[in-house]
Amino acid sequence: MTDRAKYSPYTQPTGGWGSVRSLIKHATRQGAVSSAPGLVRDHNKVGGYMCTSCAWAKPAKAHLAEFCENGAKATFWELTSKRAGPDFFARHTVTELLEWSDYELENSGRLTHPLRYDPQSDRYVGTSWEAAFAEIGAQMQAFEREAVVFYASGRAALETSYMYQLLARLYGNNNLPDSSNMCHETTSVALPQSIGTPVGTVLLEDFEKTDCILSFGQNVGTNAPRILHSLQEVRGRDVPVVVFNPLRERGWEAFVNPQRPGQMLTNRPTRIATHYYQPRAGSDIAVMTGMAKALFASDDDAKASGSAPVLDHAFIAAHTHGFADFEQMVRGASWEEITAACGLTRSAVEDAAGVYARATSVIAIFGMGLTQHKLGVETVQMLVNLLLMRGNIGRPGAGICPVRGHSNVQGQRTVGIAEKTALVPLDALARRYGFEPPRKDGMNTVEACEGIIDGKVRGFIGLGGNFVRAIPERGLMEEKWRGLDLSVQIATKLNRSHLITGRTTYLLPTLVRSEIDAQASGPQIVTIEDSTTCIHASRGIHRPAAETLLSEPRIVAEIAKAALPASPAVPWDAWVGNYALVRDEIAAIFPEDFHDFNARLDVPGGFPRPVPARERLWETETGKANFKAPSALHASFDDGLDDSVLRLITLRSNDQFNTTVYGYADRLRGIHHSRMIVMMNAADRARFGIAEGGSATLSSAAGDGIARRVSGLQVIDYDIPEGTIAAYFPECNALIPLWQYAEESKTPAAKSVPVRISPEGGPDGR
Ligand SMILES: Nc1nc2c(c(=O)[nH]1)N[C@H]1C(S)=C(S)[C@@H](COP(=O)(O)OP(=O)(O)OC[C@H]3O[C@@H](n4cnc5c(=O)[nH]c(N)nc54)[C@H](O)[C@@H]3O)O[C@H]1N2
Ligand SMILES: Nc1nc2c(c(=O)[nH]1)N[C@H]1C(S)=C(S)[C@@H](COP(=O)(O)OP(=O)(O)OC[C@H]3O[C@@H](n4cnc5c(=O)[nH]c(N)nc54)[C@H](O)[C@@H]3O)O[C@H]1N2
Ligand SMILES: [Mo]
Repeated sequence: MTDRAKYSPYTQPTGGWGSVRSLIKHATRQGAVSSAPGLVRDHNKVGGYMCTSCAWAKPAKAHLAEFCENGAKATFWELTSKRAGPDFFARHTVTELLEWSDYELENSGRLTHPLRYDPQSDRYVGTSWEAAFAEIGAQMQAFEREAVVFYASGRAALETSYMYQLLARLYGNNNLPDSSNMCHETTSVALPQSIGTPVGTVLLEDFEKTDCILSFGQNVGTNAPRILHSLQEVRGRDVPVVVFNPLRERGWEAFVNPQRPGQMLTNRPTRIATHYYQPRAGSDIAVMTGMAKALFASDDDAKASGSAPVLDHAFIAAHTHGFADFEQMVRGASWEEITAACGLTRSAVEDAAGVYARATSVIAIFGMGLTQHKLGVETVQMLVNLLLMRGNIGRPGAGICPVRGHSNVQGQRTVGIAEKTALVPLDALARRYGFEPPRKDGMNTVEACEGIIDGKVRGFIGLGGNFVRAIPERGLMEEKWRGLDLSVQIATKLNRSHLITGRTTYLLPTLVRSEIDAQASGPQIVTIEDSTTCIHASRGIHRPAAETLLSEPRIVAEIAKAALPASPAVPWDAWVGNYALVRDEIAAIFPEDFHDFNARLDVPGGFPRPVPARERLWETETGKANFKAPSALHASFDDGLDDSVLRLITLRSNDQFNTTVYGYADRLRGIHHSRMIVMMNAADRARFGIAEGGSATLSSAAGDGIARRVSGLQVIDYDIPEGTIAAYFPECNALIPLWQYAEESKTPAAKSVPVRISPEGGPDGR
């Protein structure tokens, strides 16, 4: 899009009539109005289907309409009446489609037929399912076992995911990267070291008991709006909500609940955040160190005056390890260092600590603003430290609450989509299926990219997603992708990854979760895990977009049958005929989590997997909850660089789901018509000689000699700290070097990317 952006700060609440208007627009434009009654009746409800959008919890007592603006938008786009069948591909060459925007590609509608790329005509051409599976299977048989990558994007159900990981292991590797590797992998590395579990400890009911919420780096109004239902109830009890975010995100400020007719009529919003702090990007360790320092100071004062202690000394003594080192680090950090790192004043940090200290049960919510930094793991662990200081884990109303992304991203890991063998019961798989599973760790996302760059990876299978668009280092990756022998994409809609072809390229269209999935034993149920470890059944209710579509379990099974020798222990066809049999397999391999799986499908609110930390059982090496002292006060890659280098946050607008761009209205930020923008403090803009409304080029300050550049970005004066700028993902992924990932978790560091900015088009930047 070459349109100029229009910016006027949004003064309306999140939710409310703005979201209703947006929904009507998307339902109409996608020709999906007929799916609206199902949305109200069945969306996120027992007996219905589970939302395809985010992974937030589904309450036991559903609201009249248990959906949000963005979940509904995702559903309308999925159930669109538009189709991209073989005729569409006959009209457009791949070279031509490469010029299309992400929006235009997805807007071409649902894929309907299996397609094979034909290099001669530069077109995708319809093929039969049989031919597709036969060729894919034959090629897979010819590769070295470690040369194939099995990527998953976080949507496919537990049943599909279980079959997919088994396919990879029977094939002979653990190359199972997941979108989680770009997302909350940092959390999944940080939390086991700290509290002995990779997932959050909070359940939805904890929101009813909490008396303080801290939020770091999560944009609730856009990315998990149904949390606002809980937050509104929390605010009704006058519970403080303390937000840390470089940007003032509207969702944390004001919310009108479309489910409350009274509130819709008066349009009087609920104020969500009672305290809002805007630290620099990548400085949360400093903020939390300051808060911890203030807690130590008040605890010292309490001791001196004989009043009640501020720290939970009994909990710390009985349940934790590493406190002394942590205390030393925090007391050793000076206020000068802390305030210089985060840009907040000492009194602001002390005030935040005071709110925290006065509450008895505190929930800490966080998202990509913490995980996607060089020191993301330490940042998440610092948040755990803060909770542990006052015993805020393993108690009702308290705990750590990572907000996961894709609707089943957490569940995919639970049932074995993991490149790390330590996370998978390989022996149990070996016994049950009579084979010797590969014991070497597989590739995560970054390693898969490295393998594609150096030619070790020859084949890539994508179970959903838009890998090439979602990863860093776009320029190099697109070039190297073309060297792959085999690229297979299982997808619902066209995206850029499908257009970057390998020597043999297949596009395999599939059903979506809200569609009826009829197999030999009748319509099938699938299951997913939400952010709070609760497992839900999902039943599609809509007619499939085309009769030619196959379900995801069927596609996985057919690839497996074509690539692997037959084995009576692995009855792929029987499983496809009845997904309940796959759930029996899951229950057999993961009995603690999934015993009596088929009998528990319709527990209202889902059935929770046991999380030991909820009971204060710490499955860590020390047997305790571990305080982990951070190694630095900031989490970015810009050490030693001067102040001509800015920290770039790449984030989502209100009109996208990851790489799926629904439109050009970032309503809650007041930015319209274009995504080629950069949000910047006006003082920074002036410092770099850019005129108001001028354009600029961003370039990577990685200093590795590789030119990475994004041009034509319109600068918007925005309420954001100096030194921090923000722009949209995926447009700016070209600026992120592949090697700039979080230490230990290898999650690409997409939230404090060191960049330089220069004005475009002469002195006034126009
Ligand atoms: N509608 C919609 N819903 C979605 C998605 C979507 O694209 N659209 N994506 C899904 C997925 S896969 C995911 S992972 C989640 C993502 O949901 P979020 O975790 O909310 O991810 P982002 O949009 O990247 O925004 C992160 C927030 O962190 C802030 N931030 C950036 N850097 C820092 C920092 O250093 N410190 C602090 N304290 N804050 C910072 C940003 O300003 C922004 O508000 O949402 C899921 N839900
Ligand atoms: N710079 C930067 N980069 C980022 C991020 C960031 O914040 N900044 N965020 C990262 C994060 S958190 C994530 S999770 C990744 C996302 O990376 P991915 O998960 O790979 O990307 P998505 O955009 O979610 O994938 C969208 C595509 O999935 C397919 N699809 C949709 N529904 C289904 C379905 O039901 N089945 C199948 N088989 N396919 C389906 C459609 O074809 C659609 O085009 O991006 C990461 N990249
Ligand atoms: Mo994500």
